Amino acid sequence: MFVETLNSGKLVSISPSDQQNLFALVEEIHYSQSNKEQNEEAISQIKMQKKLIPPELKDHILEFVNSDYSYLLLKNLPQTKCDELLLLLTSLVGDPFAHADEGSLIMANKPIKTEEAQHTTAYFTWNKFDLHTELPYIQTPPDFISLYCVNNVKGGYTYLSNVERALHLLSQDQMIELKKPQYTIPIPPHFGADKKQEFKRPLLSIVKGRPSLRIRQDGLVSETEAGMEAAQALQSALDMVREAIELEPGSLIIINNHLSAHGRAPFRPTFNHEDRELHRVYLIEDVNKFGKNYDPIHRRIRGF
Ligand SMILES: O=C(O)CCC(=O)C(=O)O
Ligand SMILES: [Fe+2]
Repeated sequence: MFVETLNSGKLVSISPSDQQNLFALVEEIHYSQSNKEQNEEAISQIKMQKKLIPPELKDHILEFVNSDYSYLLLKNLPQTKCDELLLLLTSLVGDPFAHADEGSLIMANKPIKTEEAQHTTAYFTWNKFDLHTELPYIQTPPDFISLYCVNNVKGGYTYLSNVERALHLLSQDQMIELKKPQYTIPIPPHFGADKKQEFKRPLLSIVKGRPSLRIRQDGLVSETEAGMEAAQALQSALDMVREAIELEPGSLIIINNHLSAHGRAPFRPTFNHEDRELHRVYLIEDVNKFGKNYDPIHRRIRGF
């Protein structure tokens, strides 16, 4: 196993024997899902295997969860049983969930040629995705998101920006603005929500002594000019500290959604089996944080 610090993240490259061990843990499990529900039996089988994850790898994942690292990049994972492996490795991080209005528990980030794709930025588009945090328009965003690379195209970079490093570039006054509940982050059209469900919130808060960011620039509105200026300064600061990773098939990245923003470069879609394809899951450390908005049977969160 090869371990290295990468800018604000950490890289763990799995040895061939651990790759085989991991594959053996999920080989007999068959996960399946639809838009609204998933095979819970497979999920509990996967959860039972988590104690058998090679100990050194397990320790790296657990250590990451409580660290200041923006992301953990795992390389050289098996390239079959991707969804089972994604659920297995992230089971050490939190519980997987989806938004009831968005779709399946594991989403395929893959270009879909539709009219809508020309006018929006989402998991099914191939335009540039500005640095953002995940689900910033819901009350309790995921603690982590994880992406498993099934396939990539040349230049299909994933971007990451460490929040702490970006905040160092801002003034005290700008930080004060970011902490005011004066920002509305629009809900993207594919959720089918209306404006009444949009709330005013701060972009920055401090949770247990660490920053927690929510940001999505497209359509962001502030009550005040000073608020808007601070949000723009924040976006430029995130751009300045940006890191780029070209995920390879068999790589999995776990991103801390409080301490890091992420995005992606524009890429050329192929609309066939050679296309860029990342499988994405949202994770929460404690589902009780969702309160009554959470349906544990379906692992779905409702509302905004
Ligand atoms: O495609 C990527 O690399 C990331 C896309 C993204 O930000 C998302 O699906 O939330
Ligand atoms: Fe995202």
